[in-house]
Amino acid sequence: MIIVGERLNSSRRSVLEALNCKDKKYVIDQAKKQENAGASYIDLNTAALLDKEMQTLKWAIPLLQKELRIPLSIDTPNPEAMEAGLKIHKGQALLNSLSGEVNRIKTFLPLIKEFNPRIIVLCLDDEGLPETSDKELSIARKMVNLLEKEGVEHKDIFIDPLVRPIGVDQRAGGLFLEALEKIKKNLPSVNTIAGVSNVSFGLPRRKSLNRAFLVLSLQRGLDAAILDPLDSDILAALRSAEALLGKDPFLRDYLTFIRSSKR
Ligand code: THG
Repeated sequence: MIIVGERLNSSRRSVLEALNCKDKKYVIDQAKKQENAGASYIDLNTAALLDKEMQTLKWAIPLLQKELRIPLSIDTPNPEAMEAGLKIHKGQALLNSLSGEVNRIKTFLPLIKEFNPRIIVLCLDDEGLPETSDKELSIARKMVNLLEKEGVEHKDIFIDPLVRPIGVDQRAGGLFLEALEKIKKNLPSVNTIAGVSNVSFGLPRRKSLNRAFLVLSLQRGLDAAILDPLDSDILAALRSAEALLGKDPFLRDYLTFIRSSKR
């Protein structure tokens, strides 16, 4: 499982404040802790900074890359900010995110050709949020074909069947798992990814829901997850489920996790 550390998200007040006042120590500390906990990417979401997004990415990306061995997931819908971020990022970034929306395709495709990032594709288009797993699969198919024509390799594509809060719609969890399974079956050579914590918005004991949801998703073939790797409960669930599903050769990750959590 590829872990994308979610903590540097500007929707969190402490992060928004740190980014606004350019608190180097806080930003670096949050990123390094996630790297040490097993993240393969650090998601950097700047959406709440509005007109200061571009400036913030230009500040934060070199700052973080000086301290980290892992690349960043640049999480913004703003094409100018994305361009500035990709330009300054060293090595292959993760672009978070493309979707089936015509305007998003038009503005992001040239960036993909120029900078060759790995790409998250949200299963969403101009008709809005898909109501069925077949619709999500059809968006995924269309986007994989389109990216393939642009020369993007399947291993660089991450399909994100949207995770919606079950507090809003109780069918959301089931719909996601069904879409995930269909996408994995029909497009086995591309990766799947999900923002696990979305499922629990607004509910008590969010961590219990996130943990159970991650395990269910792993069973259906989720390849990558945007989550909080500092949440030791969710990490324990992840390492246990991987071990049980035969996805952890020699139980290396499981045993490493147990050893490091004892310290
Ligand atoms: N898909 C993709 N990208 C995404 C998402 C997705 N990026 C953003 C989001 N969804 C994933 N990241 C988060 C980050 C934080 C939270 C949820 C998802 C979250 N945080 C707590 C809160 O805001 O209440 C913070 C609690 C705390 O302060 O520690 O819920 O789906 N491609």
